[in-house]
Amino acid sequence: MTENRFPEGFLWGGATAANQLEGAYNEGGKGLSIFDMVKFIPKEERTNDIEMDVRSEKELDRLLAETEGGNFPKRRGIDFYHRYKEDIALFAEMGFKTFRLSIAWPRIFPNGDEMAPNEEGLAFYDNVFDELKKYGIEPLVTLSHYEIPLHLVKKYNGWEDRRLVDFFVHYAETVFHRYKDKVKYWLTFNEINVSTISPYIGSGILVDRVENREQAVYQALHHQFVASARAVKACHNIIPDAMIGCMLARMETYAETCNPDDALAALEEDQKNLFFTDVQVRGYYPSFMNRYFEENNIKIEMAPGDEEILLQHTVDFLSFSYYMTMVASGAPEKKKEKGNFFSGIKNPYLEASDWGWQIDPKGMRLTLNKLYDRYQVPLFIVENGLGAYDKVEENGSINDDYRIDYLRAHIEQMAEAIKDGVDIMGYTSWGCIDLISASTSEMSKRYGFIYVDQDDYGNGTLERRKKKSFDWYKQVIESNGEIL
Ligand code: BGP
Repeated sequence: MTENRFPEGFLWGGATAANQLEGAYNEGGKGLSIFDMVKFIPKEERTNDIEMDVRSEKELDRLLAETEGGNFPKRRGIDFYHRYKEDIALFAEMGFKTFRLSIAWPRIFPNGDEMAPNEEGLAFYDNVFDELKKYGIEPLVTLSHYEIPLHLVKKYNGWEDRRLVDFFVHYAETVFHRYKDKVKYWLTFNEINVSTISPYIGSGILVDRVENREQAVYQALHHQFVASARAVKACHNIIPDAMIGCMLARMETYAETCNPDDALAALEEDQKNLFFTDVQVRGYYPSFMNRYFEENNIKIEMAPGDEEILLQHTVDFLSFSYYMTMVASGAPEKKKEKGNFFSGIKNPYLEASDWGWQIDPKGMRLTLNKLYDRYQVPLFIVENGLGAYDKVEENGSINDDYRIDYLRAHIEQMAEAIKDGVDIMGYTSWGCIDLISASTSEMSKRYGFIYVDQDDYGNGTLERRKKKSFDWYKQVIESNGEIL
């Protein structure tokens, strides 16, 4: 016997992003985006887990000239641009209540700083939203998911320049007006905290152009916070019945031992992560960050009225991605260790994915409780999942039990958090259909319930095929999370 754990209307679904999904990077009048410039580098040749940064103008120009022979997987995606009907039909078959996607900003404004939108780009998303509506699937739309128009990088060094606030707000208002009858759930910036590890992807900054990297990143982030708050304001005005949220790559950090120095190191890590939601949910800069800025000689330039805007236009809900947890140590030599995405310290109680991401379902319950305690706004898990190598058997089946195990364990913990009293709006697992990896540009790092026949170099038929997890997830949704 099971009890009913998930509320009526819980938004089950899947999540994607335009740059990893659509392809057609130069069709329909689309301009180039920052991710169109990121090349695939085979695992053996990689020096870092995160191979997505472009640092200088020179490097950018070299990449722009390299039109032939280069392997730029995000330019091809998985061809959703031409196959969205087939893909949405599969999501509908799984019973999706919602589908998270992003609008590629340069499809709407190819350069980013012009006034007139590109009608072909607007029409494309009209078609996608109409197709979703046909099946009763609510779109959940990210305004900016690592898709800054490249022109804004070249001309303004991205978000370092305050003028981007107006460009972004104009873009946001344009799509709010256009889709006001079709889209009720919005997110401003995907994983807004990513700029601190990748200034290019998060904020469109070429670091070789700036004197002080941290100063430039936090200033850019301030502009993004203001742009986000102004987008919240515009959304509430233009679509009064919509909800708009922020989005964070949530990093729960444990102390390595019960040594108070380790506990303080964990607190510091956590604060650096919560900073982003503090500004967007509470509406002001937390005092611990002011201390950090002072001690590191970072000065945030604020325009008159910025603080009011941040305070008056906070988000309606908080969404986040959750993949792993971290460990912090107060010992100086360990602080310097690198690897495993953000922190190199291994947690002996956890297993890791093939990419070293430490799998921690219970950490999700912890995080949900912590965020809800702190903010008391609805939460939405908009990314979670296991990146894994899949094998197609001779009979064509794909038996991804490891993925089912991962998702089941996380959904169970989400149910526990609901019992704890946490208000959760929904759950969209990442990469519901296989797509290009954000951090490594691999196709072989797969998250989907639907397999896509394409390899890391773009070979394959792009045929879609259901994995074992497809029927499993369908049953989860059908039973509203009762049958796992
Ligand atoms: C998040 C991003 C996604 C996504 C996911 C998985 O950081 O918002 O775009 O790709 O992580 O990461 P990866 O593709 O690197 O495995």
